[in-house]
Amino acid sequence: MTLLIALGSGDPNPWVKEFTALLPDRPTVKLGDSYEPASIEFAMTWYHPAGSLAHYPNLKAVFSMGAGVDHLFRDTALPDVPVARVVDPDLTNRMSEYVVLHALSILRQTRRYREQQKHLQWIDDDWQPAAAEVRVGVMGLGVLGSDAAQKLKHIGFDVAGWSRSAKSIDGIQCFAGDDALPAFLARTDILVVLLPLTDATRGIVNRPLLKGLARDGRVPAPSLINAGRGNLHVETDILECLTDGTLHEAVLDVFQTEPLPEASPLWTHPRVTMTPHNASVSDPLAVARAIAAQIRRFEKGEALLNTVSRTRGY
Ligand code: NDP
Ligand code: OXD
Repeated sequence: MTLLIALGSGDPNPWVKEFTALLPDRPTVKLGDSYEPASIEFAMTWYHPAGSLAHYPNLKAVFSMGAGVDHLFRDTALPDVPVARVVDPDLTNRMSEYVVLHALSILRQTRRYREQQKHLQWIDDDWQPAAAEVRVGVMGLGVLGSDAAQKLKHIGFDVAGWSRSAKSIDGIQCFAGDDALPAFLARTDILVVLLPLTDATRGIVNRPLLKGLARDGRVPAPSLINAGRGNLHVETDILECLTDGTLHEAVLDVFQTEPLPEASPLWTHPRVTMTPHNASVSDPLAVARAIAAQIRRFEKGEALLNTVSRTRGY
């Protein structure tokens, strides 16, 4: 009944300590320790080295340390056991804070006024649409996207969302499936990306998609906020779209390569706001408690919560 901590980077020792306290009757070990492979029944991972979970004959379940599971499914030798992810109200709230903050910042032109202040410029023109006149489109109406969409609506934005399957959320115009994507984009002034990274979504935020955003809005041009995954977007396309006016601003928390290489022009682009993949950081104690509770559930014969589909990739 041993839990294995399998991290690709970072210090696993605080996690070992935390789980030892939460599950005192079960040993917790980390990759590289000496243990009997047959003793490993559960693994908690974050970007574990590919193949490193392949040799545990009694592995019963794998837990992602975060909400995303793309880091797990890139391992082609991942054992065929249930995979569960983190769903945590604190994580959801933090993501919605990020999305609302940056949508408001785009609406209220924070970037422009910061520049004006830097140059001691008092330019008070009358271009100030109300939130209700600005259409936000949220790609991904899952745990994070649906919460963000509702909070944006509460602020007053005109909000729509897009997902794979049909949804009904009070006050939010819901679009579903590939066929509905053009109509969703055509009514979007601020695009928020909260999709998981899967075979179907990799590179989806590219130049043709950005070209499909609304051209008739109360904003100079549409803007992008991506807090999902970096490989959902194509950075060269975003840069091109910022240059030719297809996009007004881009707010990026996630990048195709992380940390973002120093040579990337995104670092210094005047209309890019970037954060280091921390739009929503899970509280480690909350994550450990949730996974410990999942293990206890599993051992009582109860179904795991927040499992993902290997076929869909999320
Ligand atoms: P969920 O699994 O709850 O939601 C995913 C949403 O995306 C669902 O609405 C789903 O549709 C939709 N979707 C998936 N594939 C497609 C597709 N091909 N076409 C249209 N819609 C699709 O995930 P969460 O909301 O919990 O998290 C989303 C992502 O956010 C995570 O996977 C992770 O990558 C990222 N994240 C980033 C963090 C950060 O700090 N930057 C922190 C935490 C998460 P349907 O509802 O029909 O299934
Ligand atoms: C996650 C993340 O998926 O932090 O939880 O990106």
